[in-house]
Amino acid sequence: MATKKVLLYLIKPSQYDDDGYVVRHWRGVLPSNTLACLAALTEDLIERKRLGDSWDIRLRLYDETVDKVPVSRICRSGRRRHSMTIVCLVGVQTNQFPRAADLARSFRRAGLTVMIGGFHVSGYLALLPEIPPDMQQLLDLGVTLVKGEVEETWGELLSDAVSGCLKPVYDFLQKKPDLYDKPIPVVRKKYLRKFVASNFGTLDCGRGCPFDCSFCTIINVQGRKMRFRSADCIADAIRRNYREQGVTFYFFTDDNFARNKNFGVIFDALIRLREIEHIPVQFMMQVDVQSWKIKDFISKASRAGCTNVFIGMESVNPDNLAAVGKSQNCVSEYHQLVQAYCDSNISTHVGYIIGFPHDTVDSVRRDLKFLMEEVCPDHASFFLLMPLPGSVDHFHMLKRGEWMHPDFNAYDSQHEVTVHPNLKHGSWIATYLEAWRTFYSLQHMKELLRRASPTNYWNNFFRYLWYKNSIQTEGRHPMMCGFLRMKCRTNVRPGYPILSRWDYYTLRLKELRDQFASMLRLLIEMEELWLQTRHPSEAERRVAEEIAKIRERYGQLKVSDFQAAFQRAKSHCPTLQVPSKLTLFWAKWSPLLVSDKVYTRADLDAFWNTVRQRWTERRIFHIPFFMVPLNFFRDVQLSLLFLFHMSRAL
Ligand code: B12
Ligand code: SF4
Repeated sequence: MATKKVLLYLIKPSQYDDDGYVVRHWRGVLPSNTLACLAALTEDLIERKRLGDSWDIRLRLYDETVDKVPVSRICRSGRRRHSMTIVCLVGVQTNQFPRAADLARSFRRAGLTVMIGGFHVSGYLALLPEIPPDMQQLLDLGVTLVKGEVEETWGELLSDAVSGCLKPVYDFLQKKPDLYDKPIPVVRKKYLRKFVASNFGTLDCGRGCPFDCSFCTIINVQGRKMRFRSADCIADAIRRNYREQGVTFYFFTDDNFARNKNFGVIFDALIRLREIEHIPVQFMMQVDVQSWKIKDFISKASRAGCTNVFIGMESVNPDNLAAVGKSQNCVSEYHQLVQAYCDSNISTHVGYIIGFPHDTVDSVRRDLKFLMEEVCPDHASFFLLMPLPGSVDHFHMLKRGEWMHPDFNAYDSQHEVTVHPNLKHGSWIATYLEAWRTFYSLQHMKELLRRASPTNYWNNFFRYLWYKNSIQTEGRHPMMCGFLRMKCRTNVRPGYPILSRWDYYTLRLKELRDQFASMLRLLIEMEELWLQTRHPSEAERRVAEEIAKIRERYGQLKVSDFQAAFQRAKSHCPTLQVPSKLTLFWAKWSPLLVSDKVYTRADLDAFWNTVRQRWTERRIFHIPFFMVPLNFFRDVQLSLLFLFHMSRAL
């Protein structure tokens, strides 16, 4: 029997922005674990020929947050003879559902087989078994909806798909798969290259959470009973990914790693990889606020390579926590929790929700101050409270008939989607943005970096850069953002206008100009942060001290003075190389040699401000022109130095 080719497209859809354009970035930050999971399940089926010999499955992956999905090409592929095209829209979250539905409609119009799965479908139908109108519309078009996890049923589904007998709805919610020996999410270098750090992989070591928060969807989809993968499978995958793809850093996406009953065995396996096989694996994980009390959890995590924890703190107001059933969070222990991780050199990142029932503009300001001054985490991410389908909150609001935003595209935790009793429309989002600005102000980042251990310095620094870039430059939540926004003129949400080429490119040029200007401002701010907080080497500190002493005695310095300073510093640091006279002639203008103890670009900023001011006041002859090239040279040099240090730390 002739084999039939099956083109299987796994597409992770993105979201529309407020102007209707699909959100895509030149480089992403966090790869999709769902895509990696389903790719692993498919590769396993292909390898084990689970669908028999008559099907030749070709797998194609697209993550729309970093890839342009070639919709027309995929549609055309369905017209080929002796071949079949199946499109799976995967990991579809609520805010991605409208985009997924639009893609599904396009593919169905071309007659392709289409399935949609992920948290929106699973969550919605978990608590509300009646099919809502938007999903019914898709079913009427012939789209298949899948609720639940498919580790044990993916073969069955694909088999139904290739034989053309897919059911409209598959419900695997009650059939939660045992993950123990299931294929581990695959890491593909080609995909990872689309992200800022291509040594970064994702892996869910377990699923589920035993707690009961009313805003959470996880417990109603993945359950409250913990399931986990075998430590040997995890270690094998990490070893293979390191040798074949150079992956050294993982995001363990488990919602609560601390409640993974297998954590000790997994950490031991990682410790063996690090200490015996010398595989330098590191990871970040998500935990609950009680995790610091689990015996050996933090110390083992640290030895196993944990560098960051994301903690579901949510609020510092006990009334709020009680209102949403998060009784396990004890505010008086927050500082101890942060300190416990900090003592083991693990950076802490807290998730903080704004819009709980007892929040007001003033209380949020007060709470934020408490968070920054008393709890002292290294990072915080802010979210607007939203009733996600699949959460008890959503269920009750729907039953009570309360207003919820009708457009799911807005359910991304940065739009107001309900009416808050104390936070007026507009002031809620303003309070949220203020929280980001306050936490990531230069002053607070300086305090945080000065406090951080030198080993965590760059780790924290890059996160600040990422967060500030997302909020300040891209205007998006860091967890939904990448670097450099890409757009396509015609790829807009139905109902939004497609601009003429002229209008579109004029607008785009303006946007890009503003974006680059904002990036430049951000880089300058981060440069200042680095200058004021960096940890100079012992040799550099000595050289600066000697230069300061000479300057104190003689004022203006000559090249020979710099040479003398290096010679003296060398007596304390024998490995220090004394640069040649020629190098020092140029280095003489180095800002790091010219300025003394604490490094700052304040004098440069003051100079450029004066130039700008005199220029705008048309007092051109008052600009000290001879200083312009000199300070420009110093500025460029400083920037190069900053970029050099950043690239070395990457
Ligand atoms: C890691 C993670 C992230 C990461 C990476 C996202 C990723 N895609 O890997 C980051 C930090 C970027 C992130 C960001 C956000 N996240 Co998130 N995230 C998670 C988390 C913790 C794990 C995801 C994961 O890997 N799961 C494991 C995979 C295998 O499970 P799965 O996606 O459900 O897929 C299985 C099944 O659903 C099914 N399936 C899925 N798709 C398909 C398709 C077909 C055709 C079939 C047959 C089956 C199928 O098969 C899979 C294997 O069994 C989940 C919670 C969770 N436990 O899943 C939240 C979760 C998905 N995130 C959530 C949210 C809200 C967000 C944000 C909006 C928050 C924010 N404002 O920043 C953003 C949105 C970003 C974006 N554009 O995707 C919500 C989504 C709820 C919802 N209804 O929308 C969740 C459920 C957490 C929660 N609070 O309830 N997230
Ligand atoms: S602790 Fe986190 S994962 Fe667990 S139920 Fe609460 S919000 Fe959900």
